[in-house]
Amino acid sequence: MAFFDRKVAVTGRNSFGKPKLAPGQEGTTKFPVLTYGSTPRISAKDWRLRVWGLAEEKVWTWDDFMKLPQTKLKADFHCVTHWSRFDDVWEGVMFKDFCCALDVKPGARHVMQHAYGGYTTNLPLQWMLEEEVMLAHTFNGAPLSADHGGPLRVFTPRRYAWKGAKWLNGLEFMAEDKPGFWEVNGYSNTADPWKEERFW
Ligand SMILES: Nc1nc2c(c(=O)[nH]1)N[C@H]1C(S)=C(S)[C@@H](COP(=O)(O)O)O[C@H]1N2
Ligand SMILES: [Mo]
Repeated sequence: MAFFDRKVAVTGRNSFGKPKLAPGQEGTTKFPVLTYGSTPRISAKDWRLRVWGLAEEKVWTWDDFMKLPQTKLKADFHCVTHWSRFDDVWEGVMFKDFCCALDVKPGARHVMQHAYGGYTTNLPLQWMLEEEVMLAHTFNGAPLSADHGGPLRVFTPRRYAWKGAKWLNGLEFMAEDKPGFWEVNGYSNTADPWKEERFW
């Protein structure tokens, strides 16, 4: 596949103790774009992030969002189509820090990410809090391009990349699990790259 024309040899362990190269993956220095459908183009000025469900409803503007604690995270990116990128520097708000600014109700167990364009993906709330999930706006020092989900996307370093919605515009806190777009269409609900949880 064309993605792999600049292969990267990689050994050793990542920051959470797993082999940097997950099984069935190949390293690349490219950053392919994987989007189902067309690319929404949203300016920071027009962008909104709505929180609802089992959390007090709130609509965030870009300015409000950027006042939250900002983090830099060096991490790897694993796509289910067998390519991985290593040691990119992502910047944004950790989901756990974002949650601190919300009133999440007892009974919230799952979170559905919603995106401009209609994409959805789901994760358990506990994984979102524990697995360095980031609401990211900057990639290797530059604002995320529209193709890669700018102005804001979710990045899930411990799960395959479809578990992070590009063009994030909603977070729905839920009591029960509910599959998102690819989870309905045959992808794994749990998406652990070290267990090769690609499809169900
Ligand atoms: N909104 C939205 N988010 C999305 C997708 C999408 O089609 N739409 N594709 C997912 C998939 S399958 C992958 S592999 C990654 C790809 O991110 P990239 O295009 O920045 O490489 O985004 C994920 N997030
Ligand atoms: Mo993907």
